[in-house]
Formats: sequence, structure tokens, C-alpha cells
Amino acid sequence: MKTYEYHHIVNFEETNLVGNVYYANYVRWQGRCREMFLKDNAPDIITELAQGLALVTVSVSCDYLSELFAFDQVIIKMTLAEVKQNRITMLFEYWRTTDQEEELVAKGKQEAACMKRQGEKTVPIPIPESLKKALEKYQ
Ligand code: SSV
Repeated sequence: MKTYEYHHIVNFEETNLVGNVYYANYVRWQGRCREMFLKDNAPDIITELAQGLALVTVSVSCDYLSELFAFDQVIIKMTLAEVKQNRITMLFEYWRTTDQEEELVAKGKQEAACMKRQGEKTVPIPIPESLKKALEKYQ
């Protein structure tokens, strides 16, 4: 199973008073990871997002196993869990890395649906061809 990786170094902006990373940032990194996936694998989708395509987040979750702190190096590993009709389910693993070791610090999951903005309404559409092609490489 092929994995898409987003590498991140925690900054002070992301930590709270106690020094650990605020929980909501883990979800932001899922967003960063999926948009970098699009940029690298299906850049035309980004253009389409400004022209009526909507990739709607249907669900998101995160399980926290260990705290992260400023300057920790994190690799977010995203895999494709399921493609069903117009819905894409992604899984995430958050690994704290040093030169010596990798430690799993969190796990996440989210589901996005392909939709199109049509005036006031948002209607389901099939997964756009270029995104489908990109996803096939990760199946
Ligand atoms: C602005 C906005 O709504 C962006 C949404 C991006 C959604 C990206 C979905 C990408 C799915 C990738 C799955 C890859 C699995 C290896």
C-alpha cells in the first residue's frame, strides 16, 4: 500500500501554555496533508476548487497517543482506506521522528465527498477523472 507523506516541524504557534501541541492542530495537518497530495498528484483539482468543485469533509477524527512539542519533527503518513461512489476515506498516522527512531503519536481518519456548487445548492458528482487517476496509484 503506497503512502503519501507530509513532513512537518512543530512551531510555537501550534503549542499551548503547557508546551504541547493544541489538539485541533492535528486536524489542520490532515488538511495540509490532503491539499499537498492534490498539489503533487492532481493540481488541476485545485483550480477546479475555485470553479465550483467542492470536496466536502464529511467526517474527521483523531486518536492521540503521545504529546508533541515545539520543534518535534512529525511525518504524517496518509493512506487511502476506501473509495465508494463519490466518497474518499483517508487514514493518517502521525510519527514523531528523530535520526534514531520513529514513534507513532496519533492516528486519524477522514472522509471527503465530491460535490459541485450549483447556485444555492451543493450536489453530489462522480470523483473527477484526474483525482481518480491519482487515487489509483495509492490503491
Ligand atoms: C479546500 C478543500 O476543500 C480541499 C479538500 C481537499 C481534499 C483532498 C482529498 C484528497 C484525497 C487524497 C487521498 C489520498 C490517499 C493516499
